Amino acid sequence: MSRVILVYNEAAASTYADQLARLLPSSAGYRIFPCTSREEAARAVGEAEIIFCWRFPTDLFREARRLRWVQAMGAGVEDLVIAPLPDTVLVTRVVGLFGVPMSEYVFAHMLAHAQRLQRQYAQQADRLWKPFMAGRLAGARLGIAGVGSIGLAMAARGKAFGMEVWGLARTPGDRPHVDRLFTPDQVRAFTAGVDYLVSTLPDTPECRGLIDPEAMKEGAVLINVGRGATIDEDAILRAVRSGRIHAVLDVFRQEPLPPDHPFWTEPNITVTPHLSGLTRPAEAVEYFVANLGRFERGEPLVGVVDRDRGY
Ligand code: OXD
Repeated sequence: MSRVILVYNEAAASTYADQLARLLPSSAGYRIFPCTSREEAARAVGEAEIIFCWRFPTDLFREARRLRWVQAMGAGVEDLVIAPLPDTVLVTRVVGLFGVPMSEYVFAHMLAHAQRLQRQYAQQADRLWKPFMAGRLAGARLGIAGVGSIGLAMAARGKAFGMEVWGLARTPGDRPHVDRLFTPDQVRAFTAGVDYLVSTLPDTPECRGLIDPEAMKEGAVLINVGRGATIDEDAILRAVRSGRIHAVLDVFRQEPLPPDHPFWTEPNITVTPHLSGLTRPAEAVEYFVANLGRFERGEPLVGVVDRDRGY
């Protein structure tokens, strides 16, 4: 009997399923069920041995009697770690695909800030010839909260730009390209000491509220590409409105960000719609297929989630 892979993605299940069908040899004996809604997933979940998903309606796991493995299509798995899944079901996430795009997002915004790109564009619009001195990343201090594979990709680029790089991590130890590593008990010194604070933190109880934007230094820039729930949004507003910091926010407590949210119109906040590390279906499918090979051979999978740790 063929085995079922349920592919769940509200926006693009068939894109993922088509790519998967192309990469899986027909001899592999899998049936692929693309689902874009809870109703479709409810019909297939009882048969599924593997679920490859993004934002799966997790209560349906209760009906997943044959389930052995859940592969997330992204890096963050805050929904899966609290889902009703027996310990015998493996959960994996994508590790190693987001460092490049998320670093490019972060550096685009840091350079735009240092170079005052908005002012450059505004001067062109006004046909105004008025040279002004831009800032520099070189010599500035970059603080990266969360130095997993994504944070480390940012650290390498920070060094290439001549920045001093600080990191914040759960556990001490050396990290490549990180000049100084702080642990959570030293978070205030980390927060107060950096010019650019980039958070890649996952949404776990330990990370929520760890970074206090009001403790950042005057003129610093906060960039959140991790999860909105980790930094108090009222505190961000207060820090920005006091003129202390500028914020670039790609993630929010509530997504989509409601149209009447004050962040939209705050002059010193840049809002983007959670796009810094969008999953490219072809890359995620390739990652999944490589893991599927390991799964078939009984080898350890890549990106295994520690549900107690939360990622
Ligand atoms: C992810 C994300 O976790 O897109 O992959 O935020």
